[in-house]
Amino acid sequence: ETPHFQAHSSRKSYADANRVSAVILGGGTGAQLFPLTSTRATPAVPVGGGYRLIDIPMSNCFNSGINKIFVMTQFNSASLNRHIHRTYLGGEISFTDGSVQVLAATQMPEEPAGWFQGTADAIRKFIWDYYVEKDIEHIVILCGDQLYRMNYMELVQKHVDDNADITISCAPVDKSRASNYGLVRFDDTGRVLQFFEKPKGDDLESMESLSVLLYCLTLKLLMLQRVDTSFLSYAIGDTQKLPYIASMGVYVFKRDALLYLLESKYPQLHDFGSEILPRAVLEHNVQACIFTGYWEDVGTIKSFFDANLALTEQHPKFEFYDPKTPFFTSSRYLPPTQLDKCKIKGAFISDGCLLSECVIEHSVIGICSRLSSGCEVKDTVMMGADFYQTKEEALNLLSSGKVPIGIGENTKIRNCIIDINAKIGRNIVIENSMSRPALHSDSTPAATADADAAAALLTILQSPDPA
Ligand code: ADQ
Ligand code: ADP
Repeated sequence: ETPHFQAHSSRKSYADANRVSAVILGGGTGAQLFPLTSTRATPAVPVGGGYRLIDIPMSNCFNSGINKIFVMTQFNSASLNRHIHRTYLGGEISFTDGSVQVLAATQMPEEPAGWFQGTADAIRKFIWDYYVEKDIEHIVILCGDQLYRMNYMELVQKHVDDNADITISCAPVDKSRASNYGLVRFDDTGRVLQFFEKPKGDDLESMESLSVLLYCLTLKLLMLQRVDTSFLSYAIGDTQKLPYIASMGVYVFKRDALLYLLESKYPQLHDFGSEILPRAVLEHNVQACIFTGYWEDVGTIKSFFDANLALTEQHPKFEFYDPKTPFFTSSRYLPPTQLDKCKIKGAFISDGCLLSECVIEHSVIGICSRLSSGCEVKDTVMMGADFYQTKEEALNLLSSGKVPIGIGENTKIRNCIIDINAKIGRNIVIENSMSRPALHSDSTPAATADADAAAALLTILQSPDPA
């Protein structure tokens, strides 16, 4: 296959996807996405109506031709395994000669609490699994909580062309968010000189890359990758706005460099961003590769919420569908959504919903959601249900005094994340009028608005046992 980028003048060899394995870091303690991760592994968190977070790196791997994939999670949740099996193993998408393995921290009884102690530690624990086939040359390390579309083999090819030990995929970011990331500075060959994890204050200032040198270099790197040239003008216009170059947490390691760093050189260090990369740049050929597409970290409740709602914009910056590189998810054979007298403005409505006489605005409505008459849902991410409850079943539940999954009559909801299978009663208001960011997790089956919820910016509604 012809790669989609220009040949590097000094290209010696083409990177072979069969000699690459990918490791998806599926979440540490899951604290940042808590309570969405209270009973499921981070990669199983639903996103965009019917996808799960794992679908993003998995589909990117699949579309890049990488078919040996390892998913590292803190615990092996049933919904994650079910989803991976349904979608990638034996479904329509099958990895020819490929494999997907979920490696869970809890499988190691000797560890205190079973947690991986950090990203590097998680990789180290299973390091030999990535090389079961001896001819693996490069390991692509990915985060499980980001929204973007990337051909990882383009990154690997650049890594091979540069004869790099490590290549870090990077994105320009603005000052307000720069402190959330690992920032890099690099020389005019693209070699990273400094890696600083989440710098603040003066340290942050020192990482600002407004110099003309970096500027030209960024353009040069872009041209090497033959990115859509319209970005060049964008880059020129926006260097003021996006003066920092952040690590995306997407790395390519030469197999030997990874082994050396984790096993021989720094066996006591547990984290890539804060510990290993800042040291590795001093002695290894670490290269930066600028990614120009849409990229959003959805690893915190706020960014997760915002990125989901951004999908509903009229011209969204990111779309799940692209005929050449689609995002996959499990095919559930759901019926189309049934709507009756609804008023919908700027929304994502997934399959299998039953919506009657309701108002939906600026919201993502996940698969199998049920909204009763008089409901109003605004600025809300509703994940839906993981099974289809018919109208009849819902009526039967109601007539026996029970609450069906979904939202009851005349209930008004705003600024909420409604987790899977949540049951919300009728005639209630769950709305946050104050801007104090706080989280409220209600684990009772029928959530009611209370003082806490009213004070929170964002409310998270869950059934006791979200899938
Ligand atoms: P963070 O995302 O803040 O920054 P971290 O919490 O280490 O860093 O998470 C990186 C990825 O690994 C996430 O997908 C996370 O869920 C997962 N992860 C974390 N600990 C794990 C563990 N013990 N086991 C399995 N998976 C684990 C990172 C980099 C920054 C970079 C940003 C970009 O450290 O340098 O700028 O990502 O978003
Ligand atoms: P209680 O006050 O006993 O907790 P509710 O007033 O919440 O009960 O519910 C009483 C009735 O309201 C139920 O029997 C049902 O008919 C109706 N109801 C409750 N939740 C819903 C819902 N989600 N959708 C439609 N009707 C509901």
